[in-house]
Amino acid sequence: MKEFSADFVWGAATSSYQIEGAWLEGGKGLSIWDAFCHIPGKIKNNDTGDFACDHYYRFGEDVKLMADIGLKAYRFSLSWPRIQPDGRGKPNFKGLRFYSDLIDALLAHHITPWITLYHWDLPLALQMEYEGWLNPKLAEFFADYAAICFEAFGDRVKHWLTLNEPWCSAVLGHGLGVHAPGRVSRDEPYLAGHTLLRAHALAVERYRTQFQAQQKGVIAITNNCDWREPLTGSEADKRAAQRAVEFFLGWFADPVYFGDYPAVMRERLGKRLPQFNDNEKNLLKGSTDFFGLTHYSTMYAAHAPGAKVANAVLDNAGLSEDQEVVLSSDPEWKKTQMEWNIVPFGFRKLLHWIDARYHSPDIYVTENGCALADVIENGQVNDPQRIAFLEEYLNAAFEALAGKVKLKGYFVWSFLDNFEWGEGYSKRFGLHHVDFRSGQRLPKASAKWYAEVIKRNGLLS
Ligand code: GBH
Repeated sequence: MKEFSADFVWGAATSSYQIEGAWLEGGKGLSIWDAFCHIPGKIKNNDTGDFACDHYYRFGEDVKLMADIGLKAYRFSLSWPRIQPDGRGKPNFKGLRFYSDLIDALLAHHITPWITLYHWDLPLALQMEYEGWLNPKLAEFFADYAAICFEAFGDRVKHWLTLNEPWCSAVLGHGLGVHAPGRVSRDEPYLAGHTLLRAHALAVERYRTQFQAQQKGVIAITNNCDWREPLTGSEADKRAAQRAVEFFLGWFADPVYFGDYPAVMRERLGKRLPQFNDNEKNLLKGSTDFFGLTHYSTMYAAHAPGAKVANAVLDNAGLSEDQEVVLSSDPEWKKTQMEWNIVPFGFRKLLHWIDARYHSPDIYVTENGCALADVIENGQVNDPQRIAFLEEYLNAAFEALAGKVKLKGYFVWSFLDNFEWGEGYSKRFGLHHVDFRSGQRLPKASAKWYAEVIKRNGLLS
């Protein structure tokens, strides 16, 4: 028996656009994802989040399913345009009421709400009128929006995440163009990333100066990082792997711990990387109460002098040419339906890397999980590969704990099958199966397995 600490947070996660649907209901404004999905050809099968899991109308049922598996915490995001239809100005009462009711339902079932303020569904008006995250002004709009949320929900919500994976907003949204707003550029990722970091810092400042003393909650950013393992034992490859992680996670975590970007990014990008002024550095430094991490996979990294942008494939964390790193897979590694490698040791190594670089912060894994081609057979969904995946990754986490890494919680992605961005509904990540026609939910075998893990507070082996 591998037992976790008594207060270990066992959770599951979702996000607003991926589950809510009700895209035109309750006074909600449009988001960049509403617009992006309605452009033919952007999303697999031209799927959209218009209806998604219909969670807006079924949240009561969903909270009961959470209670059924004994979930301790539920991480979800707020749709900014549901709360501020144009991204600024007076809040939409119906939007606030929806989230308020959801929070009350969770608390009534003793499930702790963890709120992400921004999981990619930027109000479309801010994109059209201000060019979205490319405009420095967005940071202030975001802080105003955050303050509305602290004010409305902070009496009951004590765990806040500002941004979900700003790397994705920057690289997938502004570099590769596979996510909204669909921009393709070499420089925009660094510009958008800069505003996102400033937005995070301003929102945290608001919380700390106006709410935290009274509401007594915590606030953090959550960053995604996939591990980069040196392809060979050569010094050049070891340095390449280290560089790749600094360009990936260091890009967004160094500023919030140390007040500035990693030196290796400054050296390689020069003026293409914007500068923080002294005030911004001060606001950023120490602007996260814990380390939020989402983690999915691992690739090999090798030094590749003069790597060309043409090689900057989707799976590269950023732009190959800027890093002079190429990524590859081991043919031995098993893969998920996303084609992401299943490499539990990468998770363990990443946790140690974070522990060493950021001086042993409390770490919460806000997402980890896998997509599989789940089907209903005889009224059941048997997903032994998901159980194996979660078990192996939790084992890696347990090893890190034994190595004194301060891992405090773990959230499975996802509580239920949902709209998987560019992949539409073709990829299922849930502990619960969703029939997207009828909206019907069905706990998979993995949900029952997770309930046991939570109940015994650990793993059998
Ligand atoms: C998360 O992003 C999102 O927060 C969530 O909304 C989404 O549904 C979920 O994951 C599943 O996609 O081959 O090593 O380069 C995931 C961010 C970035 C994770 C790219 C996998 C590629 C792995 N992803 N990364 S690698």
